[in-house]
Amino acid sequence: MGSRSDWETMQAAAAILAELGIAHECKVVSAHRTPDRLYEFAKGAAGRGLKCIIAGAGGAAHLPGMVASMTRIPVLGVPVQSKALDGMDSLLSIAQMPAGIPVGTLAIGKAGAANAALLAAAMLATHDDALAARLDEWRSAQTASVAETPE
Ligand code: RP5
Repeated sequence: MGSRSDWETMQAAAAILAELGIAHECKVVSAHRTPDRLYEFAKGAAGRGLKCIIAGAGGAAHLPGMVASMTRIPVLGVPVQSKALDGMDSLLSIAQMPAGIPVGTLAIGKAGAANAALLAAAMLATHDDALAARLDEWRSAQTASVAETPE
């Protein structure tokens, strides 16, 4: 994530990764304030064996695109809800990538963070049967938790 202030949003992703038993790490890497850290993180991602990167950022949200420019590891971008523009700035900054460097963009805020984790899980599950079973179970439990009536 681009800032410690993004953690409130991004912990929705971390919680689901933990629930599904997916090894992960949570780091603050700012495209603007820590460009050298960004470079090291993105350039080293493939070599360290990372399989997917979830990048959450708000405002002028360059983090997901800059990470994607420096690694072939799939990058999922989460637009963090900004104070000034409610996250529309984050969304457009992340979604409007020029052709050639893709970032899979999710919804603004916690829903996007949660779905980024579920999407990462779905991608990893294509070649991990045990994870596929845990993801199916998670989805079934979600379905079972939806009451048919509102009260
Ligand atoms: C972005 O600027 C971060 O991703 C964060 O959403 C936003 C504001 O950062 P702080 O000023 O709260 O550190 O780079």
